[in-house]
Amino acid sequence: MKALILVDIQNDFIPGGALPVPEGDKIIPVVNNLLSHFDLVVATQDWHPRNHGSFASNHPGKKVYDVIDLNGLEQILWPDHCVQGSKGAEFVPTLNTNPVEAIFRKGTDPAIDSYSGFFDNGRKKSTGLADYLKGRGVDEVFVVGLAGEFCVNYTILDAAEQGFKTYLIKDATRPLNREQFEKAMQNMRQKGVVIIQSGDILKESDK
Ligand code: VGL
Ligand code: ZN
Repeated sequence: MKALILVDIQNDFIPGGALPVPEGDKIIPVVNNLLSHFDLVVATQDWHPRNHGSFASNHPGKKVYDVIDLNGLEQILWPDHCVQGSKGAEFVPTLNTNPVEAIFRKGTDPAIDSYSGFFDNGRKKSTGLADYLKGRGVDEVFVVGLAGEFCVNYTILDAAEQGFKTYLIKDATRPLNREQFEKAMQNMRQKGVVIIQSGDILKESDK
């Protein structure tokens, strides 16, 4: 069973949003074309309360991209983004969410950030995603979405660690920073993650 995980394809992560990923919108048609090629599609949604500890605005004297200690963990401070119930937190309207069977929200605890769709950054709390996938008989996980070196990267590393055969579909993601993303991909490969292009999937099923 093959599952496709859509990571944080939300308005705030595309150009015009609060934390825009360069060319983030370019992945939408690619993702839409992939959807029908999987047994199961799930999505993650960054879903922060207004008082979230990852927002620079909640730390007087600090600015965006400063790094602080947040309850014992290193935390990059972000612009306010993906606030629960806001337009920015909604999925990009041109994304076809009809095939999405379940949505896993993360980053809801103001005290801790959550890049991975599986666990918070302190690995204290699970979202239930691994159990859900296992319960559905999934053994292969394909990951797409935003941002490449943050939520996509950490979701992939946790998927691999949870025992799923894990793939990154490279043209269906974009990073905030290209160099950091290259490093993240090297690390993924070392952990057995396979990096492919959407064309590899589309061709295979056309046979
Ligand atoms: C993300 C920074 C903060 C992401 C989420 O989806 O990659 N990045 N929150
Ligand atoms: Zn966030």
